[in-house]
Amino acid sequence: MTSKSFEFNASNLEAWQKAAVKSAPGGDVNALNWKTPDGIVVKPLYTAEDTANLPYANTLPGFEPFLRGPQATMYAVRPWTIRQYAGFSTAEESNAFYRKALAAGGQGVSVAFDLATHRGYDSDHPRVTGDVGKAGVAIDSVEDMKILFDQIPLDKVSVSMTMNGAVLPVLAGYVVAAEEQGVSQDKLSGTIQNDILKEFMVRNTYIYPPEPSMKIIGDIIEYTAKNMPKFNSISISGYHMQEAGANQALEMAFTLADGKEYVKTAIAKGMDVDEFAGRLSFFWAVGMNFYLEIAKMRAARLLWCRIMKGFDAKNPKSLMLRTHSQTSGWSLTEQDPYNNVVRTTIEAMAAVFGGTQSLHTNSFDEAIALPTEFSSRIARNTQLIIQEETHITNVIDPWAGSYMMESLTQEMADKAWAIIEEVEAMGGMTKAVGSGWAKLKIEAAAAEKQARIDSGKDVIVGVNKYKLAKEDPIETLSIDNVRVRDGQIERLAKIRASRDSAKVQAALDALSASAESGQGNLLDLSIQAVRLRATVGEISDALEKSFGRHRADTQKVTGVYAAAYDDGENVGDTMEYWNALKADIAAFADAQGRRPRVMISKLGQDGHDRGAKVVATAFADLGFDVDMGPLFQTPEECARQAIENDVHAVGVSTLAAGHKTLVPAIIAELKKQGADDIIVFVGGVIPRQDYDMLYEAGVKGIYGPGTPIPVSAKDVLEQIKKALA
Ligand code: 2CP
Repeated sequence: MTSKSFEFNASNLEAWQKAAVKSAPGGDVNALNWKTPDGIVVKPLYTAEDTANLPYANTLPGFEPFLRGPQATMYAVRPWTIRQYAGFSTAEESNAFYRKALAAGGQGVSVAFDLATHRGYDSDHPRVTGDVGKAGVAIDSVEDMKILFDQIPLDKVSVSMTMNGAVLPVLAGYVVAAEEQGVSQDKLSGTIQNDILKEFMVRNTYIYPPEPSMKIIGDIIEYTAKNMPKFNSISISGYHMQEAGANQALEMAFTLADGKEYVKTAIAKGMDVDEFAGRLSFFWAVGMNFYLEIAKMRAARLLWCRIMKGFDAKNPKSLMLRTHSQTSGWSLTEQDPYNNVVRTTIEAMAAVFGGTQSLHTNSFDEAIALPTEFSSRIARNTQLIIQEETHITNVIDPWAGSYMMESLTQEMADKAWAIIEEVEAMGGMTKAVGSGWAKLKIEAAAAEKQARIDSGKDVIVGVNKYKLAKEDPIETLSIDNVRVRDGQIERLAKIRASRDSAKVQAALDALSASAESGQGNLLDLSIQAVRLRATVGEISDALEKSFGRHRADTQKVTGVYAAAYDDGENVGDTMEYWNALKADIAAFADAQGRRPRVMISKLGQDGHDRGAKVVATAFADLGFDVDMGPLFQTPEECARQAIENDVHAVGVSTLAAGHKTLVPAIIAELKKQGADDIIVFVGGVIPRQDYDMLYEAGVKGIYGPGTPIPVSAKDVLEQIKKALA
């Protein structure tokens, strides 16, 4: 007997509903629906009826509309590239790491630059004392670049560089380093992030205002299309939007809308769409919303094909969305950190089922510090195990045909398309970004998410449920940034002493003139300047003369955080805690004649401001007066503003390891300026090992990832009361 001839009693949806009612909460099957943060209703059961009329479900990979993948054979022939993002302070250490990683199964290089480089400052600039060597490698000149890629054959290994602000000197440095290795530009394969629009929304490593920044992007697309045909001119990134709080539909819609804007910019330069569009690439975050992430990646390919057809693109390469993905850094927890290995594995599987071309898997300790060699190995091996042990790669787009996945793919596409149309009605993404609308949309989503976690509606194992009674510290990596900076300053001095200064100055003047007139290609001119040993800072300055430096407005959302507490859905003690704290704050205001006032600050070149914005929103919703300091303040500027605003407390939000230098500096500055009654508290990514040092420096409260905001707010209020007493 075969399974075909087996007889059974057929069922139908009505019968299922009757059965489901019996066990559904309150006898209501709809109570089993899950409303995603994007507003999509996911049902507990999907059937053939859900997919009967879907127009793109029955398509094939490698063919329009590419929903099922850009390549016909996908991983069955070539799995995704294992591309781990890394940079360790000095070019020497980073080079050693890349070479070791390539030998151990890594398949491409991905460079993380330090904060000073991102913002176009040489390591000897006074604004970046606390930032050199933090969060990546310090690069000042082509001499550093040559060390970075020493013995890495740039005609064979593809290199991704995450650079947006100082994109011209960095890309030029890579081109010249390759040239001096004997590799010509046409042989270079890799990707430069070069996606400035999202910087203005979320990542904040911009240098120039939006308009000249778009001009730079146009020049890079033009230059690489002509001279570097194997190089991806841009990595249009949703990653940082999701990390900043965007839900999947928002991430996808804003990213595709950014992509449209770049296409328009290149076309406006007189290029044919098929000349450059095949080298536009994308970058997604992949978080813990497993089904949605897979659906997002499938839907995004569908929509990009639709968008590019709108530009009359003909070449299939122009129509297919190719993407890098990274597991979510935000989803990692400081608490019980080995759980992060599991989270990353699940996210990596979603990225692979979604059909990514390249993947970075995070190390489990990244919510605490920079990854160690041990944690990096586990992260890389997570991908090797999926590629080589599971047989997942043998089947192309294996979720295809799933009633749920096909429905969800279409729903995600529809949701995102509606947002893209909204953006279009505003005049495109540059306008939506310029007005601050897009940024506020993401910040509102972030505040909402945080409130869902703090109030216990969203579960995070080890953080708001199943907490450990005692956490054992894990080994973390610490960077001696003074040593790194001294080394860089020494090398800079040597370069400046040995080059032909007149020629360098002429090359820099040519750049300034081109920025002013709009004539010539800025990447071409940057390459010429780098050949003569002009530095990253000097090239950035030469452009700044004409372009100016961008200063962002600091807007914040209100009411969104409180809404999660005030909707009446809260049960248990979080609601009581919230109400009691609001009453305490109101009592403080009555007694003192003014509300407790805090200034939330970001110091140095660390532009990650999701935490700062969410804390500011929640504190304001609780009844604090909240000032938001501008990004990139020096301790001296921050102290001055805190005094002028007459705040009770300064809260420093730090995510890029600058706390050991910058936090003691702000305390010293407050003292120096006669305001040591202003208390300082710190929140963000701070290894436990550093807590004592910070308390000794005078910090009154430290709140690591996972601290519910009402808990930190209560503590800050108590510390303010103590200081006043
Ligand atoms: C691939 N190929 C195939 C197949 N699969 N050919 C035939 N059959 C197949 N099944 C070909 C491709 O067409 C391509 O050749 C070549 O193999 C390489 O494949 P690819 O898919 O292009 O992979 P890749 O070279 O790794 O490129 C992937 C991306 C690229 C996504 C296009 O842009 C990239 O590597 N991005 C990485 C971005 C990144 O690492 N960012 C770091 C972010 P052809 O090229 O000849 O067509 S750091 C994040 C942090 C958080 C930050 O930003 O702050």
